[in-house]
Amino acid sequence: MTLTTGVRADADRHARLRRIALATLDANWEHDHTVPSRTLYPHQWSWDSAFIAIGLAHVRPDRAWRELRTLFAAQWVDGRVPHIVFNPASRAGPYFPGPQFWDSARADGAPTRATSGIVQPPVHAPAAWLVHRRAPGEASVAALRRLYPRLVAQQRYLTGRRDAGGGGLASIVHPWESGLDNSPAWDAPLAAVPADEAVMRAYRRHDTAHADAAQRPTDLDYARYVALVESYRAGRYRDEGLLGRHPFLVECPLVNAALGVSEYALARIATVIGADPGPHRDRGARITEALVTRLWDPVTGTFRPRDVRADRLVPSRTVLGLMPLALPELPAAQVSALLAEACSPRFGLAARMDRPLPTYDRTAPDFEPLRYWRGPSWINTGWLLWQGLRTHRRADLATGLRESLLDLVDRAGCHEYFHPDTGTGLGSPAFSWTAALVLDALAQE
Ligand code: 9WN
Repeated sequence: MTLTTGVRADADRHARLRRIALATLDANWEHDHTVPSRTLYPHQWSWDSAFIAIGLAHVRPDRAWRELRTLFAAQWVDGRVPHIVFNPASRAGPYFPGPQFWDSARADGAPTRATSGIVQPPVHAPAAWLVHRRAPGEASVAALRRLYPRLVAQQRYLTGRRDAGGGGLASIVHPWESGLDNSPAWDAPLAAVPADEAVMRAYRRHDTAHADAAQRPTDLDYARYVALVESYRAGRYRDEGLLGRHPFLVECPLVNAALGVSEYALARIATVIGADPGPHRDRGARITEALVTRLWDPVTGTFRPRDVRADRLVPSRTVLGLMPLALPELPAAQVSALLAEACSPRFGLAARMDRPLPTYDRTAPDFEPLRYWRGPSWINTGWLLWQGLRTHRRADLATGLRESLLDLVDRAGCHEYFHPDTGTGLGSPAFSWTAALVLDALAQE
């Protein structure tokens, strides 16, 4: 290929990707938010909306702010941002578990709109910052000003009420809170949650009507998910005394890395709106230190979730362990060990990648190339790692990863996830954060 045809091919690919990404986001827009997928996920999801806003900033900045505003309008009085905000007017089919199951109305401080009672990774402050950076102006500064106290309350909730381990990190109470629902990372702590898959006979899962059951969590996984919601709901989603009564409490490296990165983003936002950035930077540094103290495993050279109840690190090596690379003040020893882990045959990161980044160690005997978060490639975990590589100035690896992400979507479309060997599209075929993050990756060389 000559230089000119190469440049033309790149421009064609760029235009093609932009077109399908924009069409996907437009088709999934639902009056004041974007659904992750019309069929599988017909309501608003918390961390999806953050990723979606980052992409929308490039094409529809007003809608990006609207997305975040709608989500934060459903924030609870204690600061938690619910992982699902139900759309009472949804024209789509039902979702399990729906609003009746969560029963948020009976919890203190829940909003009028029905929501779930759990959270997802707090990627919203960095998202708000990026939306402003991509489309700065008076309107974006005003939007930052409105969101700032809500973002601060979200951080306070997670670092305060959710510090069940007492070491300065937030615990998740459900695998759904990690966003990587059936990751092998949760197998060990979930094994302690009593559940019988027969309980699922009392419910109707709708996900398997829209996606192949072999690509989704199993019924036993769902029995445990249901049991954990029941346990948390029984205490009306209060967080006091969780250690004594809730069977799943885990410090997740992704959730806590996002918590730390959020403080640095809040410092930048504070500077723009005339607030004090200093306390945010200090908190960012403290969270980074706590991550290293509590979740770093020097033996394997990666971060691992800590099972707070059992007080030990979980055994599996998943993509979650690489996520703290996004922390700007991560010590050099951890940065180089994480790069080695990412570039090992387990994850295959390279300046020219021959296969996409998996979500789980591809050399593990229980690696499953089709099943959801147990192997397949997802655009958001790739995008988060890409941010980390850029933060630590590894342009060579960042370029390789970006190419691989764009290539996946160019070949298969805006799928929810992808086969980690062949790149075949899996799950929903029109998934919003895939589209949004492609728009962001396209805009950054
Ligand atoms: C449960 C919406 C969400 C994502 C999660 C993804 C999946 C839900 C489900 O879909 O989870 O929250 O029903 O499987 O795992 O990361 O936010 O896209």
